[in-house]
Amino acid sequence: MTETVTITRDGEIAIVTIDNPPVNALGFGVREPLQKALETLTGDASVAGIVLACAGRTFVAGADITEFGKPKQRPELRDIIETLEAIRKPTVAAIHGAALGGGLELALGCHFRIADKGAKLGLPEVKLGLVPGAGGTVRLPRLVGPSKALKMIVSGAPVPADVALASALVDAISESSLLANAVAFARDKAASGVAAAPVRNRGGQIIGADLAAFDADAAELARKARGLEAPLACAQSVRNAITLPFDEALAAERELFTKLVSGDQSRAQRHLFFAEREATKVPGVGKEVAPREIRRVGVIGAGTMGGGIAMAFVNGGIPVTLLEMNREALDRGLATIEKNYAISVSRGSLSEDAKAGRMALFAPTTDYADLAECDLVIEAVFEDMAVKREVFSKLDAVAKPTAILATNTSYLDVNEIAASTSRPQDVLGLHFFSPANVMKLLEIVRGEKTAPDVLATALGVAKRIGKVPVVVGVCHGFVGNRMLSARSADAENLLLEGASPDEIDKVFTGFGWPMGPFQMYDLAGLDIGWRNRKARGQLAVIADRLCEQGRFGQKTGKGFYLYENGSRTPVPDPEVTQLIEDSARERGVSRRAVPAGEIIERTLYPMVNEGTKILEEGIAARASDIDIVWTNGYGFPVGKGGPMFWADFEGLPKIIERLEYWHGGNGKDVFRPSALLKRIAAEGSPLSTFVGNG
Ligand code: T1G
Repeated sequence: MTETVTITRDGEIAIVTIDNPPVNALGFGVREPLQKALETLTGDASVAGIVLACAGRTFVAGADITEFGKPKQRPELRDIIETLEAIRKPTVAAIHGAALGGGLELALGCHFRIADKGAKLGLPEVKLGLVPGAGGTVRLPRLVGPSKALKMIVSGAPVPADVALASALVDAISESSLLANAVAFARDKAASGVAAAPVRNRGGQIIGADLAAFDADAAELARKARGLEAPLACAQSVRNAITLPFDEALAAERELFTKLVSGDQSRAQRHLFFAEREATKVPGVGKEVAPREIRRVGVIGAGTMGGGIAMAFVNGGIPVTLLEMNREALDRGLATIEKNYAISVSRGSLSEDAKAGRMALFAPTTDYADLAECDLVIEAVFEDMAVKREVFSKLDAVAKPTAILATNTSYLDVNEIAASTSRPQDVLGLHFFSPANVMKLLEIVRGEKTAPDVLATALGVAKRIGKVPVVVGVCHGFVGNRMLSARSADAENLLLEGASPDEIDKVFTGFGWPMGPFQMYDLAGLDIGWRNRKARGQLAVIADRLCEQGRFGQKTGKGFYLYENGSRTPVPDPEVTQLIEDSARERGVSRRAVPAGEIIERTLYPMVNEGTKILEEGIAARASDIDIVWTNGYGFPVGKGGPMFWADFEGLPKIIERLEYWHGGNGKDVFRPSALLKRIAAEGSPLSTFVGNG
């Protein structure tokens, strides 16, 4: 077995190298030999300085998340950092790839940090429902200042090397030969004879910090926490760095970490961390399946979805040929894209040069022949099967033989679309979520004939453009929208029986959703659902009446709510209340106060149940894939881990009992508990770890 920690020498400088693929996580198997190595070097008089480096593709990516929840094994990371800080000789961290979480905390235990120019540094623990647990909230503010530390730690977002240099998080950037530069840096510091001060003794950025400004920043960040505990704990821990002596702040951080790591929210968010990676492991699409090269993407349709999809690829550095029916529609689409980038520039999240660079990656056209050079073409045209089939038969005629042809359909049968080409093996669905340049989720819809290398290519390009992919099978609405239909199947009855749109939406936002179903309908536009229902001969009493009055939601200033003077803030509308009451009276429905628990039972339980039917049918391979769909595409609160993980907490027997109760009352199939749900509950197994044959 290869050594996870080795010591080599470059003269009087010792190099400690961690080698623990794939990301040098600081498991016990690394910590123990690392502690021994540092203790050995501390006492070695021939060593004048120490460089801490990593083999492989990255510096330490953090503590080993798989160890959480298991018995602690010493030395813990904080013991190692204390050992590092006690070393009088200059210690230098040589950072390449990413120094994240415990990896950055380890580097903060060194006197100096040298970063490769492409490196990134961050404390993403908040995304796992945690605070940094090895001194990050106490040391980082001492280097970069409380305000920058607060933003880095509460967002969990890494910073690139140049930003790290500008904020004194790193002491130098290495354009090349990182290790040699780090050794030279250590040598210079050793030769200078000046004792290097550990980060814990650097209080300059802390003393006199503006606590009022800090508290104002923290309050603003807290408003976005939406029931998550970790962001608040992170802010408190950074505040402690300002107000408490170092060791007290360290102890307080430890206390917060210990509380959070055993809490439900962190367990939910750690479940999602691994679930996201599991979702990319697709049966029949192993590492041996070579993806096709994607050098240029074609997007058909420059409307809301097409424009957003085109931006998603351009943002990933991939040139896009953007096709529309006519020049006027094309110019309108390009103008919207330009405006979106201009907003990013005005917000400071994009430079003018970067905006120009991205706009230069668009090749607009109204000629299908120009798609001939594209390696992947995605259509985002009108959601109508006849239109899609026509587009694909035209595509089939012009696209190159190795091209992948994708549909962005939200509901329609990908196999039927594929059948309109001579190459169904090259066809799949790439279902983006609006706004496509922002929303993370990408449902990769696998057709019956879709070739493995086409799926491998889609998974690779998804990662390249920063999307979170989940491979799903073909059914109406795939995974997300099919479950969304189940979630709203009984919503109108709840309105008729006495729950107002506002009451229902408040139950959802109280649960942790960014908005409730009725606010969501008003945002998306009621006319979309109205058109779908008419196409399928379905009725929705209240929504249909609202649409007949032209109340399509935010875009018409009124829907389930009122939106006064172009505001996006929903205001309950007495006219809607009256319409609901009239509809109830016409149907002889007696109205009553509907408890919050009933609203959850009649919306989220059918949604969970539909998820188990999706698993039974093999439309999703794993229950955790469904959790990834819902937390990345629909705002299911990450602190609850997704519908499947949450169902385990809610209790499967209770869910079944309530589903059967409501099924007895209204006979709706969405309330009929699936055989799989009943089997898993009877076995006493967790739903969230179920793996099917999808
Ligand atoms: N622990 C255990 N396994 C990890 C891991 C970690 N920290 N990071 C990644 N893996 C596994 C991952 O599950 C996958 O496994 C493989 O490595 C490749 O990962 C005390 C408490 C570094 C940017 O949150 O962000 O430190 O699927 O597919 O796309 O304060 O991994 O192959 O079996 O993601 O190239 C804080 C988490 C931990 C960083 C690389 N650190 N990792 O991305 O590869 S908590 C993090 C990442 C902590 C301290 C606290 C990414 C990456 P498998 P990958 P990638």
